[in-house]
Amino acid sequence: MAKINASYRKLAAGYLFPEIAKRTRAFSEANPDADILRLGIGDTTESLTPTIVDGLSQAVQSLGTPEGYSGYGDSEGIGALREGIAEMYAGTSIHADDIFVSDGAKSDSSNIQSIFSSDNVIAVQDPAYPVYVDSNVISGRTGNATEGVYDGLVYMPCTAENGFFPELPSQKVDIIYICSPNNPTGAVATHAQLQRFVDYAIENKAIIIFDSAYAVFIQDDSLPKTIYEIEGAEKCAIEISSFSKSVGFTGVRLGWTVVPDAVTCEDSEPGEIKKLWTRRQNTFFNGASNIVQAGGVAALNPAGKEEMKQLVSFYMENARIIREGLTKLGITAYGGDNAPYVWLKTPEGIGSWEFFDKLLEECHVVGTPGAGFGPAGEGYFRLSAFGHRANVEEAVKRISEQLKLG
Ligand code: PL4
Repeated sequence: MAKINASYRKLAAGYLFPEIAKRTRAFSEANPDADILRLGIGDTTESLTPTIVDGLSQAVQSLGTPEGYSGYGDSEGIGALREGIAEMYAGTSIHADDIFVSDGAKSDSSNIQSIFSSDNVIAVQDPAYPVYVDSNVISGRTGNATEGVYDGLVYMPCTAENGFFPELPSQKVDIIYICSPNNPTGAVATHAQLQRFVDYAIENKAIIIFDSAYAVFIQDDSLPKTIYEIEGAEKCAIEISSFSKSVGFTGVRLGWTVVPDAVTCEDSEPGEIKKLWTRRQNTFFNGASNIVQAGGVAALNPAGKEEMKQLVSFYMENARIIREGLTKLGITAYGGDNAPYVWLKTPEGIGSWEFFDKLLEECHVVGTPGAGFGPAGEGYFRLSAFGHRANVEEAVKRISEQLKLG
């Protein structure tokens, strides 16, 4: 008799982003004339840059020739791309051999837990990108949820009071998820903040899963762009990152994970965790598309990097427009200075799903309710800066003129 993985039944709600899409669709069907502006899901909107289009096109052309054709590649990724990504870690101990190319940070951030024991205690920032929690729920590392709070999961609240970066967990934990620049709060961890977690991880033989999907959006050069800028991080941290937001590959799909040789936990030798991840990827993954990887190589050449910089500046200007517009209205807003998300305190203590409905009904603007990212997200709301400029400006105008407050 076959049985299902009953841990799926523990999932407290539908996955956040389809839920937003579903509610938006329902509103749109009921209000067919409404011109809806979407600042909800963090999905890029600007077209691919010319250097990347060239890189992708050349790869396609080459595949059409006998000498340029290639089939299955190494699941770790092509050498040129691993080298190009490793250059982003210049000044740290990371080298190309530590880079595992993938089809995106989402799959890596959900798959990485599979190489660790099912009795590990998991700590997550609260609020957090939902994949960290859901993948561990599915893998049986939690109990049931009560009002969206899972038994056995350690929530590290990120609040206005602590600058949206958590204190160290008060109990011993084994796997710690940190995202910086943070989705959804837009906060960026400092060297000192990360150093405390790295020291904790080394002392407790814990592992940090560090999601740096938004690292290129950091404008303040004094802030760390990778956890490997932190002393000792190569002994306890695995970093996951992405081309999605930096060059608009949300649909193209390309990411990577860094697993240094030195990273160890309680019962592993140096090199073993890297071997496990290699084995996992070799078994379950046939590598990212060769065409897409060529696009990634192009993105990292000098012209590609310059275009990436311009794209990032464009979205960061959107973030500035959103945050400034909200602040002018008297709404308390965070983030948006080193991250493409603005995290606002819902006015008048409105619940975050209630604010979602209000914004949609009164302004025809879609955002993401903070409660969808965890219990500490209640009373907050996220607006994404990944929109066309005209839409972002129009959304801010509508919020200023049509949102009924007081
Ligand atoms: C909607 C912290 C967005 N359907 O594109 P990837 O897989 O390389 O990266 C996904 C990812 C990884 N890490 C963090 C992220 O914020 C994201 C993307 N998050 C959002 O609005 O929060 C898109 C979400 C997408 C999804 O479920 O990931």
